[in-house]
Amino acid sequence: MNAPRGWYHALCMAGRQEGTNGAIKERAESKTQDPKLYNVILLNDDYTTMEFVLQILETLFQKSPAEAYRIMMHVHRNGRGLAGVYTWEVAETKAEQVAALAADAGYPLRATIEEA
Ligand code: TYC
Repeated sequence: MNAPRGWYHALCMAGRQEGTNGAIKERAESKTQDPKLYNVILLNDDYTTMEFVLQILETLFQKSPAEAYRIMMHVHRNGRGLAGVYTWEVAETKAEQVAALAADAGYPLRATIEEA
């Protein structure tokens, strides 16, 4: 049973967006591709001190002391844990810096990269 369509219907139709079947676009469709993201995973070992891992998480991965402690203990207990998510080049640099700073300090601490 169709009600007669008067001025109210006409006004509503005028407010609809063309070509979107009536849906309102919340933002423009992006024409560029989002870059792939990569997880930098910190690995546990028996020799690196907890203090050094906290320092790495706070300086290299910009974690707060509380968050660094949480991640460090997670890695200590579970063998591995997420330190940060970055584009490929940044992730690669972070993982290299972990190994280089650790080696300088005489620790075997390492990080791996996985597609997020
Ligand atoms: N397992 C180390 C210890 O007992 C601490 C540690 C935590 C090492 C996290 C590495 O990614 C790591 N001293």
